[in-house]
Amino acid sequence: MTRSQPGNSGISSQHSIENRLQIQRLLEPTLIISSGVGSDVVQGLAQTPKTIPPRYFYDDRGSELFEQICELPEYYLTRTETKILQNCACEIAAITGACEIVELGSGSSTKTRLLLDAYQQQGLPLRYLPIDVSAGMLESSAIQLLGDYPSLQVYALAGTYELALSQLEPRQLPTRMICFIGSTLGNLHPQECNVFLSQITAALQAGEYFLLGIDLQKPKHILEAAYNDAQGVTAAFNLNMLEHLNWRFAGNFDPTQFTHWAFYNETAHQIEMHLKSERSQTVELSALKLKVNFESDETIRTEISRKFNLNSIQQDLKAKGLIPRKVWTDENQWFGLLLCQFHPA
Ligand code: AVJ
Repeated sequence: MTRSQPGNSGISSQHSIENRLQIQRLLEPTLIISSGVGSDVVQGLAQTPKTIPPRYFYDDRGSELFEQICELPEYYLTRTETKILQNCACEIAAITGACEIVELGSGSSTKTRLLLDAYQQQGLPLRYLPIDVSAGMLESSAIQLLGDYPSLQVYALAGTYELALSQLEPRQLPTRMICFIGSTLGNLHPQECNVFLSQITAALQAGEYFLLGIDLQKPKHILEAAYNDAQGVTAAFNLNMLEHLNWRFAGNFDPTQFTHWAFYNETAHQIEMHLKSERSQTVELSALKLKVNFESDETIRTEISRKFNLNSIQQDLKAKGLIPRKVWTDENQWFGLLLCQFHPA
């Protein structure tokens, strides 16, 4: 790591950005073995119906499109969660006191600023551990944050949630809060969700906190509009996955031969996003030595986005020893934010 030269800048070396930033790249053992790369794609496309994990949405273009989705009039999620956080961030800081903030899937850290502001206002020390698969995103958002919060320390972890959670070092402040906001939990099937919550509790000490943001069940027309916006940004986001796969695995998907399809599955309480093949066709992903046949109208499911019931998610959390201390929602009860404290059974 480079250190700033004393006298070279107006910033004292104690507060210089270099001294307050560390980025640790975690290596995924299975990714080092090259045969592991893309095995999730091979597996998903061999299933009926075909699926591809939603993490393939997020190349640079996909991350940019997602930021645009968050601004759409139909996409109430980000706006609603931000409003809730604006109202309750001070209360969260007052409950936890001095606290390390660990954030899963930090992205551009926009909503996190509301939390950092609250801790800073109460004169509490600021230590932030963002976890994201994109080291580039971690670095650029950390540098912006460090510029705006002169006493902030950032210890960023580049890697999967699973790996980062299993490798967290002992905390340096009196407690810790793992934040998983943005309703990303909705991408996990119930069984995967169960495993994920176990990974959370394995990473927490007794008395530490878990902050969870989730999208709630609501009328179908509101949900379907949020995933079928009039400007077609969500369609572009969905179709971009094919461009991403082409680039990563030397593929020949023709995105003009697929269409965006999103609907609310009321039995499973989940939005499903699919890409529908407009005709029968064969696609090749050379780097995976894979040829895939599509029938006309056959789909690839690219995402589930589950919509939760506040009571039943609280039961699930309690069963894991994650005891809800406080639950916040908006005036329509469209989105929920839960602050849980870990008390192992
Ligand atoms: C980032 C998983 C919360 O499910 O609403 C937005 C992703 N997909 N529009 C969601 C998404 C389509 C988003 N999450």
